[in-house]
Amino acid sequence: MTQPPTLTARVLAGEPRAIARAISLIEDEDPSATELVRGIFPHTGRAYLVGVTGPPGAGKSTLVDKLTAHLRASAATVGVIAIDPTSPFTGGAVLGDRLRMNAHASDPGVFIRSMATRGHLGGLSRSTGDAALVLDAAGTDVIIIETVGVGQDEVDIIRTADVSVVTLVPGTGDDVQALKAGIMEIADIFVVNKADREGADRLVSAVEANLALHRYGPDDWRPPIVKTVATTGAGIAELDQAIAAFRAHGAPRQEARRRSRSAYRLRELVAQRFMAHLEREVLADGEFDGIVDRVAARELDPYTAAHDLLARALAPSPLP
Ligand SMILES: Nc1nc2c(ncn2[C@@H]2O[C@H](COP(=O)(O)OP(=O)(O)OP(=O)(O)O)[C@@H](O)[C@H]2O)c(=O)[nH]1
Ligand SMILES: [Mg+2]
Repeated sequence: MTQPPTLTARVLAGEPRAIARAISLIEDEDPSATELVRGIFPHTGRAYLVGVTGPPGAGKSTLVDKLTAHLRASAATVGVIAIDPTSPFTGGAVLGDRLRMNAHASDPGVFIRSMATRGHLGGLSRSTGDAALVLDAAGTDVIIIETVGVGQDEVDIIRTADVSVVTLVPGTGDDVQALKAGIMEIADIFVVNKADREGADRLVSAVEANLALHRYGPDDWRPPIVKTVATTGAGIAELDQAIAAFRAHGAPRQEARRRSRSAYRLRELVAQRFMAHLEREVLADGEFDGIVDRVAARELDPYTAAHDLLARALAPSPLP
């Protein structure tokens, strides 16, 4: 199953249909996607990855849409990957995102793609990362990844971005939830969106108070708080400036962050490959589930189980 060589070349040439096709292969976990990523990888590393997360309905898509328009005004090419946490069959969020993003439909400098989480248990951060590589290889300057900050997958995705923007909204209680969920630690920039609503300043103060608990050295980046009204575009220029400031400030640290992204992805891949090898080549059908049952029933401890599995996976395969 080798990829027709033209797809890689067409992605590198920035052809939108080839980009879309490549991301579909990645999303479907098609075996040819591996070959594709291999081919484009040497041509990546130039794009700047902006992660945008926050509670459902915080206005992330509206914000991303306005930020995209703002970036386009300075001629940067923009790629948007929106992670849809809902089933594609209920589809509301995807449809909503598509409608909102239609403003850019005729702009060849903008590429927008929704990815569903269905069928990607634990693998979503990998497929999102690979989709970002495709856009990067295609010459996209800025890649924005929108996720709903609900689970570990989303946190993993945001953690791998070059800059993480955490969006909060006043008066929903979600703000408190988001702070609790550990999102606080990963934020490089806070956005208080829907600043036209009651309670925006109170939320800014709450985030300030939280930041005040941390000790920042003179060279440390202290996450700024940007107030926005995404529907009108108010505050978008300030958000863009905050991202540029982080980018300039973080330059020496950028490599370290990218290195930890590489380490994370490599570990993920090895773990996933190892499990796939175990399940396909070593264990009989359903055997893994049987072992899980025994651990759950306390007949077997997980350390012994893992040790045995490792030993079996590493044992030379019996001759055919
Ligand atoms: N009043 C007000 N409404 C806003 C603002 N920003 C977004 N909205 C509205 O909030 C609703 C949700 O906006 P989205 O951009 O879809 O929010 P989201 O965070 O992408 O939503 P999900 O992706 O479903 O989690 C829409 O009706 C927007 O018009 C704002 O600054 N002020
Ligand atoms: Mg959205």
